[in-house]
Amino acid sequence: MHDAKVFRSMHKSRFQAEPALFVAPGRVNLIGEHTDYAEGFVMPAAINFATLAGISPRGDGKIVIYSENYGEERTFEAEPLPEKGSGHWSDYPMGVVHVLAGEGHRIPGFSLSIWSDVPLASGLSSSAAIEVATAIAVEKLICAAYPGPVLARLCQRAENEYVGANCGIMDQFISIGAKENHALLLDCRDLSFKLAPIPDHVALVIANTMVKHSVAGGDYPTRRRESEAACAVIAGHRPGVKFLRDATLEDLEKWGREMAPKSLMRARHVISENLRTVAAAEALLRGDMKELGRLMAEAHTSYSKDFEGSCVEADIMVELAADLPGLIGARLTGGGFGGCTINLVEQKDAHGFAEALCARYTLRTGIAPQIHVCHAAAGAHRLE
Ligand code: GAF
Repeated sequence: MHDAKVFRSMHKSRFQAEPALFVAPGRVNLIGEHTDYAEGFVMPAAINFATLAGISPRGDGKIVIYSENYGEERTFEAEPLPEKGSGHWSDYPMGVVHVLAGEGHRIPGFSLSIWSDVPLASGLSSSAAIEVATAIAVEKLICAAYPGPVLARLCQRAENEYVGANCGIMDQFISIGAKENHALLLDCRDLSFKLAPIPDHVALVIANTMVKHSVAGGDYPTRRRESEAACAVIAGHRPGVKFLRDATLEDLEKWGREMAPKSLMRARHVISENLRTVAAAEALLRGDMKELGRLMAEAHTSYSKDFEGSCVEADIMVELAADLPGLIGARLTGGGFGGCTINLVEQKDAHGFAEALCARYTLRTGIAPQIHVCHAAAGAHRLE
């Protein structure tokens, strides 16, 4: 876990300046996968793994960014800013700076330190945590104050346009808008949301398969294209359908045969996932954990079979959790093809569950997983 005092003194001794400190969390998605860019529903929660950002002004017109994780410093001119990313970790913070400049802000020189304990490439939104931590730090420096949803969109644009990863809005939105001990049902069409308390007796157990996940690489954009192709077929018959959010399972019955088989499968996942996500939020709100767990199991099957977004290891992790004491529901979380499963587990059983799952997974796959008993954390904020 981070130590803000250590981080502050690290920034001070590197840059000889007192930093303002900010924190932005990673997230776990309880349900609603690959629905955000289809203007559908998602239900994430922020987690107690986060990025710290420390910022202080400089007088030399330079932007100097130091990553404690990479032990590396990069220097840029504030004017003109580099127009494009370079495939380097600094694209994430610089993308945000670039987007803010594009909004008409004059960007002065500054020193920025970044330190994250969100596991990288694990489907827990380490990228969004860096973007959001940078955004609120730079926002303070330039005396801007964007409403949360607008800032989330700006961070998403940084990732889409500068980093070149075609993600949706979920990760940036939850990193900014999360509330402690709550999940958040987000309507990705208009960004309206409903908070659903996570009961005290429920723990979020995150199990890392140790298989690397990436949004920028091949499979995520392919799945997105396949599901959008299905949407285009439906739109050919029903012009009101702009996104799969507008489509129904009946549409697939009527026009599914006009789609490539893979597109039909992707669309079946996205359309049914939207229904499950809304139902899961209702179940959580009325405290019906059994129904929530059932929907999570169904969501995993759909993600794995129809969307083909899972991997052997994640399927094994879900299967091995199924009969462990205390499990409410388990599924692969995040962008897919690796990363972590989310297990909702009775709090009293959580540590035993984590140990047993770790032992079972190691035995079965020969891979030692990392398993974390987490809680739903607050959204991004300044640290005093
Ligand atoms: C990644 C993306 F960044 C999100 O926008 C979302 O599409 C998710 O994968 C899949 O639900 O985290």
